Amino acid sequence: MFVDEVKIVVRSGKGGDGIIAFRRENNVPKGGPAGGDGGKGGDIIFEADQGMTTLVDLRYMKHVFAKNGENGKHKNMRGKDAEDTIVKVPTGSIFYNHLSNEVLADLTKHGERVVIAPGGRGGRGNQAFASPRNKAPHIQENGSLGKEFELRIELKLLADVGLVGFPSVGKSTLITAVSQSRPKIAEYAFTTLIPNLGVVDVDGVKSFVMADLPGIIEGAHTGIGLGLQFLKHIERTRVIVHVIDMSPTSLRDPFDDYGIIRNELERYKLQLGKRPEIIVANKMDMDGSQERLAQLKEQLGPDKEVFAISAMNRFNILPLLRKIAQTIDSTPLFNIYDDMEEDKVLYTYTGEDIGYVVEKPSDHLFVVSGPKIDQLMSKSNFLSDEAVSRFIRQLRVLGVDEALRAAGAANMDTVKISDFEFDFVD
Ligand SMILES: Nc1nc2c(ncn2[C@@H]2O[C@H](COP(=O)(O)OP(=O)(O)OP(=O)(O)O)[C@@H](O)[C@H]2O)c(=O)[nH]1
Ligand SMILES: [Mg+2]
Repeated sequence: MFVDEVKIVVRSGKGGDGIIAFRRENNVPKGGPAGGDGGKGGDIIFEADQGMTTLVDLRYMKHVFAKNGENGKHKNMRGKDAEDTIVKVPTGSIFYNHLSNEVLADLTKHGERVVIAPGGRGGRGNQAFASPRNKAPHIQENGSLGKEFELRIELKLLADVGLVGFPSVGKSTLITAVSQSRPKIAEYAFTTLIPNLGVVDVDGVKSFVMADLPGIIEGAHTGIGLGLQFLKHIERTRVIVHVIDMSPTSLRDPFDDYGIIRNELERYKLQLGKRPEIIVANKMDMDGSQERLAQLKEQLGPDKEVFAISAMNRFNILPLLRKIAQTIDSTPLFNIYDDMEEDKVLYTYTGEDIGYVVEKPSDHLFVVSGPKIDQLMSKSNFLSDEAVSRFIRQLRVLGVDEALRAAGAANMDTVKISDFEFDFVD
């Protein structure tokens, strides 16, 4: 299956820092601590939108950074939480951590949302640390950092529109003219043996997926020629683009060709015949094609619109693409996920950090590192003894003491955490 893919570096917002402040009011004899907490950093949220069918709109989005939370303020005022950043993606998008390949989420329903990178928590201001023992704490926390990583989004593409027609009418040439798809093109019949998909971008605002299908011949619905399997591919496309060869050298009659293919579509399954159809008269660059076009239009009658193009010379392509986009928009979706059940990926994102590791690079030296530790470090400022002892207490809560002991640390061994060195006291 054809897969559309984009990679984006995401970074959620950092939490605002808590501050150290004291009340100084004339009528209050002893001003207490009054440093407010920081606000929460913005989340990065993705939302499924069934109006989108490809990832084209995200292709130029190299970074998505959410806003940072506001720092705390005087008079115990909390900093403002940052706004979340919401990005829309097509329904069916699957999210991966690009480095670890872990599946983070899978959005299958319109409107469904997932927090891909939660914003950092705001740090506490000094008022939060006041206690009967310490009425004037000179301690605050920095807001925790947002999460930053390279996100990969994948979308399994199903075609919105299928090109049908006799062999050699120019279906592959047309998809080559309008997308990055590069199927083989040749003057002999049945050059295309498998469907090729291409993402078509129209005016930079709308995109859809086009399938270049193998040629159909009379009797296809009963399995003649390359047969039924190709009609099956058309089943899932919302709109059919019927390509007809207008060059006299084809030695075929355009109106007969049109009728034969229509008949195949209708006899295969009724819904196929009812699907919206756009008629394309191709190879209009060839001598004699104008006369044949006039005749075809007369035979089809005034109700049927015909797009006269030259896929090879890229003549009249844009009006055709606009018409296709418009027809797709006005055609309801089929339940395309029915037969994709087995591909389903469960939601596995937990939002938790994996923790830390203890390593022993040499005798009497232990190094503790990992995201949990980094998080703690970023929240602490080591300017006051109070803050340092708090940091050490938090390490204990995380079980770092235990882990060091388990790794063989003994009294007065050196423990290195980031740029800091401590003596291990058992
Ligand atoms: N003059 C002219 N030739 C074209 C045009 N479009 C396609 N052709 C030629 O027609 C031949 C068949 O084109 P393809 O695009 O391979 O046709 P197809 O419909 O994909 O054929 P199958 O895959 O066999 O079903 C090639 O030699 C093309 O160069 C056109 O607009 N004008
Ligand atoms: Mg082809």
